[in-house]
Amino acid sequence: MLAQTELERALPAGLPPILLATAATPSVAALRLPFEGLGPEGYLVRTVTLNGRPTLLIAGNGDKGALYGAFALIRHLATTPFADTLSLSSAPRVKLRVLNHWDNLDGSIERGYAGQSLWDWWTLPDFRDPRYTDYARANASIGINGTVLNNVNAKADSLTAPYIAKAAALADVFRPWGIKVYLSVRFSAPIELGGLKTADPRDPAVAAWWKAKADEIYRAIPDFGGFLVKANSEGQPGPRDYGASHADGANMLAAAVKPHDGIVMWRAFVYAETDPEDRAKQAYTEFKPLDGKFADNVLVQVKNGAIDFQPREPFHPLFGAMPRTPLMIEFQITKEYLDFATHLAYLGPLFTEVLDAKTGQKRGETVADVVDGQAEGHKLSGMAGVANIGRDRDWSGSTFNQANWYAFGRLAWDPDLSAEAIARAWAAETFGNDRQVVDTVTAMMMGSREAVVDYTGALGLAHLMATGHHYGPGPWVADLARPEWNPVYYHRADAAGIGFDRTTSGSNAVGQYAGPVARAFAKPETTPESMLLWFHHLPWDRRMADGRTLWEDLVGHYDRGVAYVGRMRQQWDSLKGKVDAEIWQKTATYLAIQEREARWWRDASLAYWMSVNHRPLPAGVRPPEHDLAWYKAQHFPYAPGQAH
Ligand code: GCV
Repeated sequence: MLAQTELERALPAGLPPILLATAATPSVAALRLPFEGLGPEGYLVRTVTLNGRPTLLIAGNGDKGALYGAFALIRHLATTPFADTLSLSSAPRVKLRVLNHWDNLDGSIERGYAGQSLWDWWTLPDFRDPRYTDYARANASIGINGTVLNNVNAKADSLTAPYIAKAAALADVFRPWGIKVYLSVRFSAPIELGGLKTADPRDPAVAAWWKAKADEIYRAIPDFGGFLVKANSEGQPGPRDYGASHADGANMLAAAVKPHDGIVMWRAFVYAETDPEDRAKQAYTEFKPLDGKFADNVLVQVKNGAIDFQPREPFHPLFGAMPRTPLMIEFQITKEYLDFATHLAYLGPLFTEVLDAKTGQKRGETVADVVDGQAEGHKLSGMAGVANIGRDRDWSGSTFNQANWYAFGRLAWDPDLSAEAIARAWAAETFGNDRQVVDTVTAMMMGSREAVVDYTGALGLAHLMATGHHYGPGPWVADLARPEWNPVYYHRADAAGIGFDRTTSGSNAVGQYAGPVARAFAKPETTPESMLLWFHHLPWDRRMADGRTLWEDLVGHYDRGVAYVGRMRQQWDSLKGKVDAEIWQKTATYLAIQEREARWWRDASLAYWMSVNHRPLPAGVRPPEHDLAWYKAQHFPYAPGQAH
């Protein structure tokens, strides 16, 4: 049994004998332990007496539970010494805990910053790289039970027989670890592969093509999970091309996988250049009327915020607004908008901030209640994370980026965990249980995302990054073909003020929120300052809570963000000799890069804002190192992770 090997690898000596079992094992059944609420994946770890001997029992209703229980025990003992009695028990709150790989068939990864794709499509299906097993082990250890292998900007080729065979080989490796394989599909595949004239979901020939394709996939992968679809978004084909709805498209695919118990994850990330509506409103406008129209094996996958994985966004207004549809949340683990793998930014606080947000729809309802299906009693529920995994030796581009993969898995299992508890556990499991190391690493991590918010654009500003690759500052960009690709579209700064008016006097995106939440966002006085300029266009002189003007406050945030990185460098320096030398060195170098780039963000942004508002910097504030023209002249044509 795989769980046995994991225990042998990881557990300290001196424990009582361990029994890995299921609820049905006769000696375990006799103990009458509470297995009812555990479902197929939950576990129970207990010290019990069996045949008169103290025994450490690890059990679930099936093998998956026992495997997760083994990992839970390993995790527990990494942070807590063994006591004579032990009782751990947990079942996942979310059913589908899925990584989304934006991996292309040529080995590149869209928004990937950890090297080439782990999947070597060229040598698959014959060569099964041992790293595929390690990948599965790592995922199983944090409860992830599904993986979408290819980019949502999908090529039809991944549905051809050779690529199905390659996916099947990966599925064979992952299966023992409780991980199902899914594929992103290109909606126009019936035209490209099937020679049909249309991909209209209402055309019987199209539906028949997908059904035959699903049957073919299930012959190769009997437990195939299903399809993920990006349709009518950023140039991808979809049902809207034929005047059909997103529900028509999703349901047609859902019918194809239904006989095999497959599911469809249909993304709500849609916006169109032909639509002058505030981009933040378009997904809601398109999807809300479709509530109740989706087949029962469809989940609508909604990004955590209404724009696109910014360092901070208010939660997406669709959460709570489609009670008759299971909504999956999509987080981005890879740091497309947080300056890539080099910057240390622990995303636990970003994830929990969204999961804990009150939807305003029902009393006390949170985004997590919607996502885990509790709010409406949905059978299906899911959380997706855009993976930050590649072929780099450290898997994620840096040791600290592994924490984001870890946090995603832990929160998908239990969205109520605190970001800090997860950070502490990760620090101990990664660096060992030295108190100073764990405290210091946790302290660095906990404020690190806020620091990125501060030095890239605080107070609810968003999408100020440079064009295309999204690396570094570009708040001045105003010349891109689509209005909503330009940073100026988002910040709307002029001599008088800054911010996007999303109240009734502006785009009224606030109207897509419900009850007390909508009321709070409707007025600057009741909007949290962290989201102020997301919802309001305000004068530079507006007084903030601390008495400073908005301009002074914004400048203060830039300086605070840069200072935080400086402190992280000192904190990390204090751990020299206490963590692995190679990891220490790489992290120290990355922190130095981060400090330089945080300064660059600050200086470039201040130079630009001053060119717009014509205001001096507050007294004592250091001026930008270069003039605005210098910052505008910076170009990075080979920045990693670009779409192609
Ligand atoms: C996979 C953003 C990214 C794109 C990504 C898209 C999406 O726009 O920049 O690279 O495409 O989101 O989530 O579909």
